[in-house]
Amino acid sequence: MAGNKTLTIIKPYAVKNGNLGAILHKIEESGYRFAAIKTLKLDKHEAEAFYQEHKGKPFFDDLTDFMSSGPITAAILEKENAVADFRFLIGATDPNNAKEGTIRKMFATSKTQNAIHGSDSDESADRECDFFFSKRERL
Ligand code: YYY
Ligand code: MG
Repeated sequence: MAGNKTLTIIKPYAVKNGNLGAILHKIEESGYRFAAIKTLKLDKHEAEAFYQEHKGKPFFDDLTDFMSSGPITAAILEKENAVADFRFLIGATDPNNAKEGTIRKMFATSKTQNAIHGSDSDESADRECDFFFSKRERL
């Protein structure tokens, strides 16, 4: 089924500050199934590769520094209409613009350190799931 899978990353600041469990709980109670999950640390080159679409933008260096600054938790989430629904659940990129009850409103501290990632299309979800997980790591 198209659109039933998305890739999320709980970003370094959220993991470091003890919000990992609360964020995973919020995701699970919102109806997503964890098809794969792991905690790891990206190096700068890996962060640049993950965010290749933003190469050359003014925030790229700060973003990739941040994303390689500490542990992250990556997960493949399954649910009908996962990409669009999950973007709604996490809220706007800038937490100052995110609606009440969204994950970024609840847990983010700034636009760069915005707590969580969600794929923006089915094509991105495919690429991002392959970036983090081998076939045998998916349930
Ligand atoms: O998909 P989403 O994470 O909501 O935003 P993107 O436009 O893909 O940007 C990726 C990432 O880059 C964003 O989560 C924070 C950071 N960022 C930034 O620091 N400043 C911006 N003006 C835009 C994005
Ligand atoms: Mg994006």
